[in-house]
Amino acid sequence: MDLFAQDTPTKVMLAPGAYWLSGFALPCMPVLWPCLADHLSGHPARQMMTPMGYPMSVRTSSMGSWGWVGCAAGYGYHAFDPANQQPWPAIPTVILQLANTAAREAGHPDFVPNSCLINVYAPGSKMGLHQDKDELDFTQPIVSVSLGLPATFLFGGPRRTDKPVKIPLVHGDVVVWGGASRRFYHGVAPVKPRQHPLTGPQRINLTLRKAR
Ligand code: MD3
Ligand code: FE
Repeated sequence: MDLFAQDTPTKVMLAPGAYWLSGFALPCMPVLWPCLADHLSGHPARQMMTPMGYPMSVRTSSMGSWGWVGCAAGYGYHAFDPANQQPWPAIPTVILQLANTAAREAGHPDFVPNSCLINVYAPGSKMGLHQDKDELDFTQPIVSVSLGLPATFLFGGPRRTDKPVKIPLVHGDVVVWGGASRRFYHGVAPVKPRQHPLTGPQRINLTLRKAR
């Protein structure tokens, strides 16, 4: 199958439990985008630190009961934004409903996320191969929403040495990562400098999680 030749909304199983819902977020974009832009204006995405003390190339912000924070002490979920000691803003209904309906399409009818991590990729930003393991319950899926500039998503396997498959994620794509795929290594290749009509020179990725 030619993964680069998709033009209509489809559901593709990428691996056991991983479902790519192309264009799934497009219908809610007129409501979603103003909510997200408003959130980011008050809670700008910031560069978190790796445990090794280097700044990540991606900038992040959060919504929901638990926000993901990276610092010298390590990675994890925090109830308060370290920038202002305030709770993170609630996840907007449009985003909760998008995540819930996407998860239902992938066989998770009761998904209620309590964390929305917002990753902002400027041109050249990337994310190295990693596993997501800061959450408590790995039977809960992660729902990701791609916005703005396209990116090549690198989808590996259960071992770091498994050769990643390249997946071209574009504006409006949603992927549900459940089942075995929940523990698979993954990353994002450097984002190419372009302009997107909605987001300008950036890619934004939302990941909806049940953190605790
Ligand atoms: C596969 N973010 O925030 S989203 C992350 O595009 C992260 O910003 C990437 O990896 C991004 O941790 C990728 C897709 C994704 C998210 C979580 C996963 C894929 C996943 C968890 C397990 C397997
Ligand atoms: Fe991840």
